[in-house]
Amino acid sequence: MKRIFPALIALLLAAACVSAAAESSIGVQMLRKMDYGTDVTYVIGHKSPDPDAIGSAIAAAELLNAIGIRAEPAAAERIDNESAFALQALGLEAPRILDDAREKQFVLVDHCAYAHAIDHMARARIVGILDHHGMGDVKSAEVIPVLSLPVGAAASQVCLCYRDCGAGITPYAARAMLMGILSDTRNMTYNVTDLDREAYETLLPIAGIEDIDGLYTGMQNAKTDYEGMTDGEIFYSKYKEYTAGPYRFGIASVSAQPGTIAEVSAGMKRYMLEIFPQSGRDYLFCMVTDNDSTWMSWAGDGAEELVRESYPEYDGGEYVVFTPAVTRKLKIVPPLITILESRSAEDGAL
Ligand SMILES: [Mn+2]
Repeated sequence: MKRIFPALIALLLAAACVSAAAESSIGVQMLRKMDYGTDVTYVIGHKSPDPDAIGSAIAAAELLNAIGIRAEPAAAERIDNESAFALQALGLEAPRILDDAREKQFVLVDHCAYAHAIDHMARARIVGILDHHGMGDVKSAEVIPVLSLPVGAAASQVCLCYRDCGAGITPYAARAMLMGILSDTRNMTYNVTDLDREAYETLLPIAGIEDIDGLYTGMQNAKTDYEGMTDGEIFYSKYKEYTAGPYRFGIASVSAQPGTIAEVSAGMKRYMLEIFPQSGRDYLFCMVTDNDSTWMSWAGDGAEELVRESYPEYDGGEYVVFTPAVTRKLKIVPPLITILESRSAEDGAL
């Protein structure tokens, strides 16, 4: 009994977030086109979670509930330090961790590739995708709503969905979306589109966060706090896998405190070279980023050649140095995929 009343009140409050006029909004119509059955729909971000994956999942799940679709946010793998700090500072509940997608249904946020999804996603039912990473390989036999814009944060698109659904944004959801926007746009300084700006300005007064810059600094400090972590835990904490033709490669993305990028890069490179032979990958890469730049190292046969071809910034040194700092999805991944795919097309033609 104890649990029913709060749940009922939450449901009534959620229902009140969508006005009668909004019932006919295009957003609500599109989302309700799907038959969700009686199963809960999990809203989940990518493996190696970050605040955008976590915050988008929380806010999108709340939106679905508000329009009558039973949803729950979930996290893929252990929640990272940066997200954990933000959740705590913002008074948000950490989503439960799911590691097996079989026999469940999902809305994917902040990813749309099987390599970045929890295990067995190919055997799950996917009922929606909201991403900003370009086209992945996730498939659905059904016609499902997909929103994927080249914007700074997936969370900015969740905010757009609230607007398109005519749904009221709670302070809770606003804080969840802001943690994603802050992290992915580096406190509104990197890859910020008008949509991100509009979302940020919409959410900030609702969220009731007094010191947004202080929050961001705290998130940054948590992100670069590797106290008690092994090199392997650091390397794999923000690691993603990719395929291009027959090639499989992985890219770690590590953050460094100001003044430590050389030391962190050297340590990560040493670790990467050590594990490479057992990794089963054609190439491994590691990017280390501080406030000013990104240093990238590599492992694998012909990796240096690949780096030379991919990045005009490479000057033949021990690292490719990008100044200002770059992100994996915008700057690092696209040239590697393009070159490796064209190589495999040439191989196929021979
Ligand atoms: Mn993101």
